[in-house]
Amino acid sequence: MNDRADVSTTLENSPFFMPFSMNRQFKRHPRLLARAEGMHYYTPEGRKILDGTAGLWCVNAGHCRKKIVDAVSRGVATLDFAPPFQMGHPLAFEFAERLQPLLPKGLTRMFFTNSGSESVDTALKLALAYHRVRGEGHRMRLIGREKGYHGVNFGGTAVGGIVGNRRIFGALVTGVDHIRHTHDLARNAFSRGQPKHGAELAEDLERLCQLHDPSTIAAVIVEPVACSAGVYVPPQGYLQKLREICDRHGILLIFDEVINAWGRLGQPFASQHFGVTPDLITTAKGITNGTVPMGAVFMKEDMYQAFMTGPENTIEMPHGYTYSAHPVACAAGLGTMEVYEEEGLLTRVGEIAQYWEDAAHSLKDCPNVVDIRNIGLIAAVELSPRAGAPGARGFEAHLMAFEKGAYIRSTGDILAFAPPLIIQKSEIDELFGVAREVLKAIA
Ligand code: PXG
Ligand code: PLP
Repeated sequence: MNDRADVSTTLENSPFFMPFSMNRQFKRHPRLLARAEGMHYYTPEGRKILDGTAGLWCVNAGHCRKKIVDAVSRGVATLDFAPPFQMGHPLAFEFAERLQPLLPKGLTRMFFTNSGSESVDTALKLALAYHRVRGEGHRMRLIGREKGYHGVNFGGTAVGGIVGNRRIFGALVTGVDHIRHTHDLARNAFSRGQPKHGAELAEDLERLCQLHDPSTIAAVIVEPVACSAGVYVPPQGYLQKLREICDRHGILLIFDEVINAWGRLGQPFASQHFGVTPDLITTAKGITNGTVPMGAVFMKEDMYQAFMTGPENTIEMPHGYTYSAHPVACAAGLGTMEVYEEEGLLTRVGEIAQYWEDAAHSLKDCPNVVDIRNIGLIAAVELSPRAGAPGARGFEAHLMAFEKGAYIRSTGDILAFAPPLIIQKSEIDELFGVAREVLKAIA
C-alpha cells in the first residue's frame, strides 16, 4: 500500500496529459499496470488483475505472447525503419499476402495505417477519391450513425455519433449526416445475440437519401456491432437492409471493424459473421494483438483498379503516413497471425460463445441492471443511472472491480466485457463473479 501512496504523490503534477481520461481523478488515484502475461495484468505492487477488456479491445491472443514478442524483437533489430513512400521493404508485401486470404470474399487490396482513427480517415478519403476518379465527384457527403465511434481524427469525429466526443470541437467536417442508432430498451432489453426488433431502422438511410439526394452521398460508415458507445448489436436483418439501400443508390458501405475484426465474433471479420460484405473495412487493434500500433483499410478489387488508370508516372493515391506499413508493425502482425492461426483463435469464439452468453445473462438479477446484451465474445451490462449523476454508478463499478482484481471497462453506466479470446471457462466465471460482487456492493 505504501508503494501506491508514493506513486500517487509523484503523479499528481505529472506533465503527461492523459488521453480520454479523467486526468485529475486518475493522478490522485492512479491505476497503474506494470506488467502483463496471458489473461492478466499486474500492478506495480504485484496485484494480479484479470483482463476483462483485452487491453482496450485489442489483445485478442492474450498478453506478451512469446511468438509475437520474438517477432517484434527480431524485426526491430533487423530493420528499424524504412521509408514507405516510393520505397518498400519485404515485410509489408509479405504481411499483405498473409492477410489477403482472411478477408471477406471480394475484398482484396489493403492500405496500411497506424491506428483505427487513421484507418477511418483513410477510408473516408478513399471513398471520396474513388467517386471522383470515376467521374462522380458530386458524391461528397459522408453518413455515420448516432452512437458510432470512429476514432478521433477530423473525419472520424465528424461521422462519429457520441455527443461528448464532438461537442467541444466546433463544426468539424461539412457535408456529414447521421442515421439513427439502434438501441431500443423498450423492445429489445435482455436480447441474447442479435435483437429481434429494429431492422426497419436501416430505412433511416433511405430518408437521408431522399433529403440530400442519393447522388450527393459518397459513403456510409457503421460499426457492425457498435462497441465503444456501449455495445449495440445490430438487429436481425438490419445490416442486410443497409447493404441493399447502398446498392440501390451507388453508395459505398464501410464497416468499421477496428474492434469487431480478428475473431471477436468467431470469424476473422464481423462481415463474415453477419454475411454482409461492405465495400471497405477499417481495422486496427487486434491486427498486431495491440503490441505495435497498426491499422489497415481493406477494399474491393474494383476500387483499387479505379485508381490504377492514370499515367504510370503519377502517384495514384496522394495519401499515406510516415509509418504506413512500419516494418516493426508488420513483424508484429505476422507474429500475431501465426499465433491466431496455430491456436485457431479467429474461430474459437464459436465454441465458448454460449457459455459466455449464459454467464453474462446470469447477472440479470443484480440491482440496477436494466439490460444485458451480448454477441461473440462481447457483453454489456447497462445500469440505470443514479439520479442527477449519470455515469457515476458505472465508473464506481469499474473502480471497485479493479480493487477486486478484474479490469472491466465502463462507458457511462454501461459495463463492457471483451476479454482476450484465449479465456477459459473458469476465467469467465471469475470475471462475471467479480461483476456480480461489485453490482451487489454499489448502491
Ligand atoms: N473505430 C472504431 C470502431 C473503434 O472502436 C477507432 C475507430 C479508433 O481507433 P484508434 O486506434 O485510433 O483508437 C476505434 C477505437 C472504448 C474505446 O472505450 C474504444 C476504442 C478506443 C478507445 C476506447 O471502448 N476504439
Ligand atoms: N506534419 C509535418 C510537419 C510532417 O513533416 C509530417 C510528415 O512528414 C506530418 C505532419 C505527418 O506525419 P505522419 O506521416 O507521421 O502522419
